[in-house]
Amino acid sequence: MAIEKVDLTKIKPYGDTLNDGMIQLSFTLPIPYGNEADEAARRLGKKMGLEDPSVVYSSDLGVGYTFFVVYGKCQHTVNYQEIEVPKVDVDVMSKYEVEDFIKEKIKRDIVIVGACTGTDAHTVGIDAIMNMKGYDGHYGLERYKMVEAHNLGSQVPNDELVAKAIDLKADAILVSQVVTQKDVHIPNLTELVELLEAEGIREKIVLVCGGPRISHELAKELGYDAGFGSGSFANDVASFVVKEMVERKIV
Ligand code: B12
Repeated sequence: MAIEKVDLTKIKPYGDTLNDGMIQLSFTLPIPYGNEADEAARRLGKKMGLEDPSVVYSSDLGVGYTFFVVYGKCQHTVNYQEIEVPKVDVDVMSKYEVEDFIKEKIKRDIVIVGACTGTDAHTVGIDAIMNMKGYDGHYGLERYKMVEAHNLGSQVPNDELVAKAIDLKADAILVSQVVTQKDVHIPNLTELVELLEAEGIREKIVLVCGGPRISHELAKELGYDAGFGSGSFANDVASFVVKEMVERKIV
Protein backbone atom coordinates (compact mmCIF):
# COMPACT_ATOMS: atom_id res chain seq x y z
CA MET A 1 0.00 0.00 0.00
CA ALA A 2 1.40 3.38 -0.98
CA ILE A 3 1.74 5.83 1.89
CA GLU A 4 0.07 9.15 1.11
CA LYS A 5 2.52 12.04 0.83
CA VAL A 6 2.23 14.58 3.63
CA ASP A 7 2.10 18.26 2.66
CA LEU A 8 4.36 19.79 5.30
CA THR A 9 3.04 23.28 4.55
CA LYS A 10 -0.48 22.24 5.64
CA ILE A 11 -0.24 19.91 8.62
CA LYS A 12 -3.52 18.71 10.14
CA PRO A 13 -4.26 16.21 12.93
CA TYR A 14 -4.42 12.53 11.97
CA GLY A 15 -7.14 10.27 13.39
CA ASP A 16 -8.10 7.35 11.14
CA THR A 17 -6.97 8.78 7.82
CA LEU A 18 -4.53 11.46 6.75
CA ASN A 19 -5.89 15.00 7.12
CA ASP A 20 -9.20 13.94 8.69
CA GLY A 21 -8.42 16.53 11.39
CA MET A 22 -9.65 14.39 14.31
CA ILE A 23 -8.70 15.68 17.76
CA GLN A 24 -9.68 14.99 21.34
CA LEU A 25 -10.09 17.71 23.95
CA SER A 26 -10.57 17.32 27.67
CA PHE A 27 -11.85 20.07 29.96
CA THR A 28 -14.02 20.84 32.95
CA LEU A 29 -17.05 23.14 33.08
CA PRO A 30 -18.54 24.62 36.26
CA ILE A 31 -22.00 23.13 35.60
CA PRO A 32 -23.81 20.06 37.00
CA TYR A 33 -23.45 16.69 35.25
CA GLY A 34 -26.27 15.82 32.82
CA ASN A 35 -27.59 16.13 29.26
CA GLU A 36 -27.52 19.94 29.37
CA ALA A 37 -23.89 19.83 30.44
CA ASP A 38 -22.98 17.54 27.49
CA GLU A 39 -24.78 19.90 25.13
CA ALA A 40 -22.89 22.88 26.58
CA ALA A 41 -19.59 21.09 26.02
CA ARG A 42 -20.58 20.16 22.44
CA ARG A 43 -21.53 23.79 21.66
CA LEU A 44 -18.26 24.98 23.13
CA GLY A 45 -16.40 22.56 20.83
CA LYS A 46 -18.30 23.99 17.87
CA LYS A 47 -17.43 27.56 18.92
CA MET A 48 -13.78 26.49 19.08
CA GLY A 49 -14.06 25.68 15.38
CA LEU A 50 -14.46 21.89 15.61
CA GLU A 51 -16.59 20.29 12.92
CA ASP A 52 -19.03 17.59 14.17
CA PRO A 53 -18.03 17.80 17.82
CA SER A 54 -19.31 15.00 20.02
CA VAL A 55 -19.02 14.40 23.74
CA VAL A 56 -17.58 10.89 24.06
CA TYR A 57 -17.15 10.97 27.81
CA SER A 58 -18.41 13.06 30.70
CA SER A 59 -18.07 12.55 34.40
CA ASP A 60 -19.60 14.16 37.48
CA LEU A 61 -16.87 15.88 39.48
CA GLY A 62 -19.32 16.75 42.28
CA VAL A 63 -20.13 20.22 43.67
CA GLY A 64 -21.72 21.21 40.35
CA TYR A 65 -18.70 20.56 38.06
CA THR A 66 -18.43 18.17 35.08
CA PHE A 67 -15.41 16.80 33.21
CA PHE A 68 -15.68 16.16 29.43
CA VAL A 69 -13.82 14.49 26.60
CA VAL A 70 -14.91 15.87 23.22
CA TYR A 71 -13.99 14.55 19.77
CA GLY A 72 -14.19 16.69 16.66
CA LYS A 73 -12.59 17.63 13.39
CA CYS A 74 -10.06 20.44 13.46
CA GLN A 75 -10.34 22.69 10.41
CA HIS A 76 -7.03 24.49 10.74
CA THR A 77 -3.62 23.71 9.32
CA VAL A 78 -0.06 24.72 10.22
CA ASN A 79 2.94 25.33 7.97
CA TYR A 80 5.51 23.04 9.56
CA GLN A 81 8.23 24.20 7.17
CA GLU A 82 8.31 27.76 8.47
CA ILE A 83 8.77 26.75 12.12
CA GLU A 84 12.02 27.51 13.91
CA VAL A 85 12.30 26.87 17.64
CA PRO A 86 15.29 28.39 19.48
CA LYS A 87 17.27 25.60 21.18
CA VAL A 88 20.36 25.44 23.32
CA ASP A 89 23.13 25.50 20.73
CA VAL A 90 25.66 22.98 22.02
CA ASP A 91 27.09 19.67 20.85
CA VAL A 92 25.99 17.36 23.64
CA MET A 93 28.81 15.33 25.18
CA SER A 94 28.57 12.12 27.21
CA LYS A 95 29.38 12.13 30.93
CA TYR A 96 32.89 10.85 30.17
CA GLU A 97 33.47 13.46 27.45
CA VAL A 98 32.35 16.20 29.87
CA GLU A 99 34.82 14.90 32.46
CA ASP A 100 37.66 14.91 29.91
CA PHE A 101 36.65 18.41 28.79
CA ILE A 102 36.85 19.73 32.36
CA LYS A 103 40.22 18.05 32.89
CA GLU A 104 41.73 19.41 29.67
CA LYS A 105 40.12 22.84 29.34
CA ILE A 106 39.20 23.97 32.86
CA LYS A 107 41.83 22.04 34.83
CA ARG A 108 40.05 22.31 38.20
CA ASP A 109 36.90 21.04 39.89
CA ILE A 110 33.81 23.04 38.97
CA VAL A 111 31.04 23.92 41.43
CA ILE A 112 27.37 23.59 40.45
CA VAL A 113 24.56 24.58 42.81
CA GLY A 114 21.00 23.52 42.01
CA ALA A 115 17.57 24.03 43.55
CA CYS A 116 13.87 24.09 42.89
CA THR A 117 13.04 27.60 44.04
CA GLY A 118 10.28 29.79 45.43
CA THR A 119 7.13 27.97 46.51
CA ASP A 120 7.75 25.09 44.08
CA ALA A 121 7.98 21.74 45.90
CA HIS A 122 8.69 19.50 42.88
CA THR A 123 12.06 17.90 43.56
CA VAL A 124 12.01 15.11 40.98
CA GLY A 125 13.20 17.27 38.04
CA ILE A 126 16.25 18.76 39.75
CA ASP A 127 17.01 15.36 41.31
CA ALA A 128 16.94 13.78 37.85
CA ILE A 129 19.65 16.22 36.77
CA MET A 130 21.75 16.25 39.95
CA ASN A 131 21.33 13.07 42.00
CA MET A 132 24.05 10.46 41.67
CA LYS A 133 21.73 7.76 40.34
CA GLY A 134 20.45 10.08 37.61
CA TYR A 135 17.46 9.50 35.40
CA ASP A 136 16.55 7.20 32.53
CA GLY A 137 20.04 5.70 32.26
CA HIS A 138 21.88 9.03 32.52
CA TYR A 139 23.92 9.52 35.68
CA GLY A 140 23.36 12.79 37.55
CA LEU A 141 25.95 15.52 38.13
CA GLU A 142 26.86 14.25 41.62
CA ARG A 143 28.45 11.27 39.85
CA TYR A 144 30.65 13.36 37.54
CA LYS A 145 34.37 13.49 38.27
CA MET A 146 35.62 17.07 38.80
CA VAL A 147 32.07 18.33 39.42
CA GLU A 148 31.17 19.42 42.93
CA ALA A 149 27.38 19.29 42.78
CA HIS A 150 25.19 20.71 45.55
CA ASN A 151 21.47 19.99 45.35
CA LEU A 152 19.69 22.30 47.80
CA GLY A 153 16.29 20.64 47.30
CA SER A 154 12.95 22.37 46.85
CA GLN A 155 11.18 25.52 48.05
CA VAL A 156 14.52 27.29 48.29
CA PRO A 157 14.15 31.09 48.53
CA ASN A 158 16.18 32.99 45.90
CA ASP A 159 18.19 34.91 48.51
CA GLU A 160 19.23 31.65 50.18
CA LEU A 161 20.29 30.20 46.84
CA VAL A 162 22.36 33.29 46.05
CA ALA A 163 24.01 33.23 49.50
CA LYS A 164 24.88 29.54 49.05
CA ALA A 165 26.24 30.16 45.55
CA ILE A 166 28.50 32.92 46.88
CA ASP A 167 29.59 30.80 49.84
CA LEU A 168 30.46 27.80 47.64
CA LYS A 169 31.98 29.97 44.87
CA ALA A 170 29.60 28.43 42.36
CA ASP A 171 30.48 28.41 38.68
CA ALA A 172 26.91 27.56 37.70
CA ILE A 173 23.42 27.76 39.19
CA LEU A 174 20.69 25.38 38.04
CA VAL A 175 17.11 26.36 38.84
CA SER A 176 14.11 24.10 38.45
CA GLN A 177 10.57 25.45 38.02
CA VAL A 178 7.76 22.98 37.54
CA VAL A 179 4.68 24.87 38.70
CA THR A 180 3.76 27.54 36.14
CA GLN A 181 0.14 28.15 37.20
CA LYS A 182 -0.76 31.83 36.96
CA ASP A 183 2.81 32.37 35.66
CA VAL A 184 4.18 32.09 39.21
CA HIS A 185 7.57 31.05 37.79
CA ILE A 186 8.13 34.33 35.93
CA PRO A 187 8.56 36.74 38.89
CA ASN A 188 10.45 34.06 40.79
CA LEU A 189 12.96 33.43 37.98
CA THR A 190 13.29 37.18 37.39
CA GLU A 191 13.99 37.87 41.05
CA LEU A 192 16.97 35.50 41.00
CA VAL A 193 18.55 37.34 38.07
CA GLU A 194 18.02 40.67 39.86
CA LEU A 195 19.60 39.38 43.06
CA LEU A 196 22.65 38.05 41.18
CA GLU A 197 22.99 41.38 39.38
CA ALA A 198 22.69 43.29 42.67
CA GLU A 199 25.52 41.13 44.10
CA GLY A 200 27.58 41.88 40.96
CA ILE A 201 28.06 38.16 40.18
CA ARG A 202 25.64 37.54 37.32
CA GLU A 203 28.38 37.58 34.67
CA LYS A 204 30.66 35.27 36.66
CA ILE A 205 28.05 32.53 36.87
CA VAL A 206 26.48 30.28 34.26
CA LEU A 207 22.77 30.57 34.98
CA VAL A 208 20.42 27.86 33.74
CA CYS A 209 16.77 27.08 34.38
CA GLY A 210 14.72 24.04 33.52
CA GLY A 211 11.34 22.39 33.85
CA PRO A 212 8.59 20.84 31.75
CA ARG A 213 7.23 24.19 30.62
CA ILE A 214 10.56 26.03 30.35
CA SER A 215 11.86 26.76 26.86
CA HIS A 216 15.25 28.06 25.86
CA GLU A 217 13.51 31.11 24.38
CA LEU A 218 11.74 31.96 27.66
CA ALA A 219 14.95 31.42 29.65
CA LYS A 220 16.86 33.86 27.41
CA GLU A 221 14.06 36.42 27.67
CA LEU A 222 14.27 36.27 31.47
CA GLY A 223 18.04 36.80 31.50
CA TYR A 224 19.24 33.18 31.82
CA ASP A 225 21.99 31.66 29.70
CA ALA A 226 19.93 28.62 28.76
CA GLY A 227 16.67 26.81 29.40
CA PHE A 228 16.01 23.06 29.31
CA GLY A 229 12.62 21.38 29.01
CA SER A 230 11.17 17.89 29.34
CA GLY A 231 13.45 15.01 28.49
CA SER A 232 16.66 16.82 29.48
CA PHE A 233 19.53 14.89 31.03
CA ALA A 234 22.50 15.78 33.18
CA ASN A 235 24.93 15.52 30.27
CA ASP A 236 22.86 18.02 28.21
CA VAL A 237 23.18 20.70 30.84
CA ALA A 238 26.74 19.71 31.81
CA SER A 239 27.85 20.06 28.17
CA PHE A 240 26.35 23.55 28.06
CA VAL A 241 27.81 24.65 31.41
CA VAL A 242 31.41 23.58 30.74
CA LYS A 243 31.50 25.00 27.20
CA GLU A 244 29.94 28.26 28.38
CA MET A 245 32.52 28.49 31.19
CA VAL A 246 35.37 28.17 28.71
CA GLU A 247 33.78 30.59 26.23
CA ARG A 248 33.21 33.21 28.95
CA LYS A 249 36.57 32.46 30.57
CA ILE A 250 35.01 31.47 33.92
CA VAL A 251 37.98 29.16 34.45
C1 B12 B 1 4.98 14.30 41.48
C2 B12 B 1 4.13 15.55 41.35
C3 B12 B 1 3.87 16.27 42.52
C4 B12 B 1 4.46 15.88 43.87
C5 B12 B 1 5.92 16.39 43.91
C6 B12 B 1 6.79 15.48 44.78
C7 B12 B 1 8.23 15.81 44.61
N1 B12 B 1 8.97 15.49 45.65
O1 B12 B 1 8.69 16.32 43.60
C8 B12 B 1 3.51 16.65 44.85
C9 B12 B 1 2.38 15.74 45.27
C10 B12 B 1 4.15 17.25 46.09
C11 B12 B 1 2.93 17.74 43.93
C12 B12 B 1 2.33 18.88 44.41
C13 B12 B 1 1.73 19.82 43.58
N2 B12 B 1 1.59 19.76 42.26
CO1 B12 B 1 2.44 18.41 41.15
N3 B12 B 1 2.90 17.06 39.97
C14 B12 B 1 3.61 15.97 40.09
C15 B12 B 1 3.64 15.21 38.75
C16 B12 B 1 2.63 14.05 38.86
C17 B12 B 1 4.99 14.64 38.33
C18 B12 B 1 6.15 15.64 38.29
C19 B12 B 1 7.42 14.86 38.13
O2 B12 B 1 7.98 14.37 39.09
N4 B12 B 1 7.89 14.67 36.87
C20 B12 B 1 9.07 13.86 36.55
C21 B12 B 1 10.32 14.74 36.33
C22 B12 B 1 11.53 13.85 36.02
O3 B12 B 1 10.05 15.52 35.19
P1 B12 B 1 10.29 17.12 35.17
O4 B12 B 1 9.97 17.73 36.46
O5 B12 B 1 9.64 17.64 33.94
O6 B12 B 1 11.89 17.23 34.99
C23 B12 B 1 12.55 16.99 33.76
C24 B12 B 1 12.66 18.23 32.87
O7 B12 B 1 11.59 19.13 32.98
C25 B12 B 1 13.99 18.83 33.21
N5 B12 B 1 14.14 19.71 34.35
C26 B12 B 1 13.37 19.95 35.42
N6 B12 B 1 13.95 20.85 36.22
C27 B12 B 1 15.14 21.16 35.67
C28 B12 B 1 16.14 22.06 36.06
C29 B12 B 1 17.28 22.20 35.26
C30 B12 B 1 18.33 23.14 35.69
C31 B12 B 1 17.41 21.46 34.06
C32 B12 B 1 18.61 21.60 33.24
C33 B12 B 1 16.40 20.59 33.66
C34 B12 B 1 15.29 20.46 34.47
O8 B12 B 1 14.78 17.68 33.45
C35 B12 B 1 14.00 16.68 34.10
C36 B12 B 1 14.46 15.33 33.57
O9 B12 B 1 14.27 15.25 32.18
C37 B12 B 1 3.17 16.31 37.74
C38 B12 B 1 2.37 15.83 36.54
C39 B12 B 1 3.26 15.20 35.51
N7 B12 B 1 2.91 14.02 35.09
O10 B12 B 1 4.27 15.79 35.11
C40 B12 B 1 2.34 17.22 38.64
C41 B12 B 1 2.26 18.72 38.33
C42 B12 B 1 3.64 19.23 37.98
N8 B12 B 1 1.82 19.29 39.60
C43 B12 B 1 0.98 20.25 39.46
C44 B12 B 1 0.38 20.97 40.52
C45 B12 B 1 -0.66 21.99 40.12
C46 B12 B 1 0.71 20.73 41.84
C47 B12 B 1 0.11 21.44 43.05
C48 B12 B 1 -0.05 22.95 42.93
C49 B12 B 1 -1.21 20.73 43.37
C50 B12 B 1 -2.00 21.39 44.48
N9 B12 B 1 -3.08 22.06 44.09
O11 B12 B 1 -1.63 21.29 45.62
C51 B12 B 1 1.13 21.07 44.17
C52 B12 B 1 2.22 22.15 44.26
C53 B12 B 1 3.05 22.00 45.45
C54 B12 B 1 4.15 23.02 45.40
N10 B12 B 1 4.19 23.91 46.38
O12 B12 B 1 4.96 23.01 44.48
C55 B12 B 1 0.71 20.57 38.00
C56 B12 B 1 1.44 21.81 37.52
C57 B12 B 1 0.60 22.60 36.54
C58 B12 B 1 1.28 23.89 36.17
N11 B12 B 1 1.36 24.15 34.89
O13 B12 B 1 1.74 24.63 36.96
C59 B12 B 1 1.15 19.23 37.32
C60 B12 B 1 1.64 19.37 35.87
C61 B12 B 1 -0.10 18.29 37.39
C62 B12 B 1 -1.24 18.79 36.51
N12 B12 B 1 -1.41 18.29 35.32
O14 B12 B 1 -1.99 19.64 36.91
N13 B12 B 1 3.10 17.39 42.63
